[in-house]
Amino acid sequence: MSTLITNGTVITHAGRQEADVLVEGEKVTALLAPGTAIEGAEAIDAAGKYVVPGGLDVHTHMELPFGGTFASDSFETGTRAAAWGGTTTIIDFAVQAKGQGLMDGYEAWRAKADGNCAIDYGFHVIVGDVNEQSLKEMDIAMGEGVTSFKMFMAYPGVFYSTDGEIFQAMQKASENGATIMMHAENGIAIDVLIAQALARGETDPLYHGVVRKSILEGEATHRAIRLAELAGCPLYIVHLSALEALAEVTNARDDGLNVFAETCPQYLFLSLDDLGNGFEGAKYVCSPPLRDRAEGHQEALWSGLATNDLQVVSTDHCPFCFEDHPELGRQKRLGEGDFSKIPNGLPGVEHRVELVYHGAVAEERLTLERWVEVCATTPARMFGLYPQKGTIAVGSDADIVIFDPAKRHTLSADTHHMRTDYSCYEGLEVSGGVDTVLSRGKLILADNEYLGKKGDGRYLPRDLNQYLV
Ligand code: DUC
Ligand code: ZN
Ligand code: ZN
Repeated sequence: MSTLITNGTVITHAGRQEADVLVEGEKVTALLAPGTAIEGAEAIDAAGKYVVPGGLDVHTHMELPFGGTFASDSFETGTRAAAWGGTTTIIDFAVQAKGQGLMDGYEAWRAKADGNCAIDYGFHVIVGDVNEQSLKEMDIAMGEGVTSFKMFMAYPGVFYSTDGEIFQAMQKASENGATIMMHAENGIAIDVLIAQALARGETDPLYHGVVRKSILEGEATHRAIRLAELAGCPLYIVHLSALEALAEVTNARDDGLNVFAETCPQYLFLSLDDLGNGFEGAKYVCSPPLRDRAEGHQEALWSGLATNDLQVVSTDHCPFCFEDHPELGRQKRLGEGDFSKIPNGLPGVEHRVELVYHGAVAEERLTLERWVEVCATTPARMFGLYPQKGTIAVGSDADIVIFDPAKRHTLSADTHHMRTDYSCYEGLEVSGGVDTVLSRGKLILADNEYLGKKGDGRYLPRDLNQYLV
């Protein structure tokens, strides 16, 4: 079975060209001069459109247990929504809970995902309980193609690790060539500020954003960098939101350290203002929080993407319903009267590729090539999947998005495919949109119709970080 994508402009991180793309089976097998006849190939006309690598979202939380409930997207619904939005690979986070083995967490998440995903998927593992056994099991995880481990400086009593625990895991990562991913917020200081705010009667969602100070993200980022430098492991700061944290990453990179960072669409488009408006603000509660626009975080993040001080845009997709849900029960409303009980997280996996195109290319902040690089190529390299994923080249998986720059559409909970009852971008009209999606050569989205099925996605064992200096 072969497919020829004709008349489009192929965009990779390295440049753009008018070329027809031949797909045979699951792979790209040729880039051809436009108009080359290929007998028996099914043609897809991409005239006037961009032909780009499928997106990789390297930070999702399908079905994550959090704050007494679960993220509302299952692997089935969340990966389908991702496909609608031009993402053809996710890397989700398996969780090692306290008292549990690290590989038990991995196996549990494989059981949730296997046979249910619409697109290809891999796992990082959250190291939730550092001890002799879990450090040994980091070696075993590497054998399963898990080459990155997330740790938390936030959420004391839940996911939090002490500096000593973090340092031990970093030493193990250094031995193995693994990458440590860090949620960098000083959770101990934040908990003091939460208690003080609640004691003053400051219970609205807005105060979630007020107490989680950007300086505490900067401080934790600095600490994580110094610990990783000493241990000698690559460090990837997740969901960077604050200019203080960006300055730390920039300095580390200028010093030649293997320090990297992602940001997310919510930090590029939304702000502390969205957390206002009474309990409606719960829709926007995530950590780190949305930042004060007037402090200049957003512009700093956009310019960090332009200068490669930030390398990746992922989503931290972790949706919860706003209203009570017949099956999931109370989610965001668990925090009525106490912002600290609002489950943290936003829906986002469906809109990353389009939002970044809108803010970057349509609004002329970044080039087309850079859009592809931050949404697909660098995520693939950072997490050991390149060139299987993240590019359009002979031998690569035929994960291909045909993207229509002329499309305009309005984001809304009425039309999105994520399993949540609100959109953080309700009413936002974006320029450009996903038209057609192939996943390993199979047409899974065309003519506004989803053609795939659960189980199409395959587990991806990953190599080591391919982005090291
Ligand atoms: N932040 C969120 O907003 N949700 C899930 C976990 C996290 O770190
Ligand atoms: Zn996090
Ligand atoms: Zn996360």
